[in-house]
Amino acid sequence: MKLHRIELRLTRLPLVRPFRTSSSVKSYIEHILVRVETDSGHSGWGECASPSDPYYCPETVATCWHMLKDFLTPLTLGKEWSSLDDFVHLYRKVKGNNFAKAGLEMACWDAVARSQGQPLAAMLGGTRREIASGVSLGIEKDLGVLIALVEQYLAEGYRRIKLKVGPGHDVEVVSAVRAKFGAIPLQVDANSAYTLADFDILKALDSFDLLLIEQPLAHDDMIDHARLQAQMKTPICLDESIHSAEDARKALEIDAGRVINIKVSRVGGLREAKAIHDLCLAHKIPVWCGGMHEFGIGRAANVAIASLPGFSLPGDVSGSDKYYKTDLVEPTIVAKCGEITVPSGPGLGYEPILERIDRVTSRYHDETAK
Ligand code: SMG
Ligand code: MG
Repeated sequence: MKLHRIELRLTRLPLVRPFRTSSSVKSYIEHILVRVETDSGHSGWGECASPSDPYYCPETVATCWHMLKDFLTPLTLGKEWSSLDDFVHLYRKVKGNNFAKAGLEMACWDAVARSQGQPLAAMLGGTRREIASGVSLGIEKDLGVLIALVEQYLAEGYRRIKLKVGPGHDVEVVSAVRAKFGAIPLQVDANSAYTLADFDILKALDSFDLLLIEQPLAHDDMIDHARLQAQMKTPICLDESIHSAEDARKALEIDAGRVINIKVSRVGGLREAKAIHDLCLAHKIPVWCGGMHEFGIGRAANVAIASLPGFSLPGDVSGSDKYYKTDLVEPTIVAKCGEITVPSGPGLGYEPILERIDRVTSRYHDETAK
């Protein structure tokens, strides 16, 4: 198989409410959509879910555009490959830039699955018909607003609540939510806002019976996370620190965390996401599917990977109405009673709507093999 054409579209959707973390606040999301056509006439879509700013990870939308256009397209367009393993080998010399790689790789999985008339979930080895859905709630300056949001999402049936925390928005917030809602499945995400000097705060969080504490320490650290884990009963969950199955292996070896958040984009694609899943399953380490505010295409890929058996904790893959008034795919991705049904149609199982995509596209690039 060969890629005959690669299209890039820079697209933007407004968020229904601003999303604040310990390091950024967003009122809209900009992602690059990748569309590929194969020489056998099949097509596939992928989504590059990098944030616009370098406050979560080093990549940005602009670096992803550069990587896709100037390196990943020339390395793959018109080149022969026979499997996804083969495909990623074409650009093995490109270091890092996982978000950029993930968008292109996803489009190829979709194209291959469609060419075989197979759902992406089945092709990945998915076994679940439904995935358990949780929500991630941004930092709110008004605690009353946060409490109302928790109430709303619990009433909608979501299976667990994740609260963003950071210095000045941590112990009191968790304490207030516990006081109001009791023993709900609850976890927190610090997006690397603390250091070991904040041990007292982290130890205070340890007393709330949380499912896990996500990425409390530096985005590029494992050693201090291992030190912290040794002194905490709550499992530490790594997000930013894990970019590959190799990273996951090393983290487990030193007990830097006891849960892993698998994000397709952060690890460079579905193939690596599956490899991390397989490793964790073999080591009996629970995993869950993280999110990057994906539009329908990336969200559909998240649903597919989350259908694998090791995804034993509810993920951040919520219905798209949590973020967007109108998404870019049909049918709309919905969570009912805290579950999203894994689609049974070919490929991603949701259809990108080109008119909607065109309306929100601000930049376009297209290359065809000679
Ligand atoms: O897709 O629901 C979603 C977002 C989930 O909180 C979420 N993601 O660190 O896990 C995380 C954040 C990263 C995105 S904000 C920069
Ligand atoms: Mg996180």
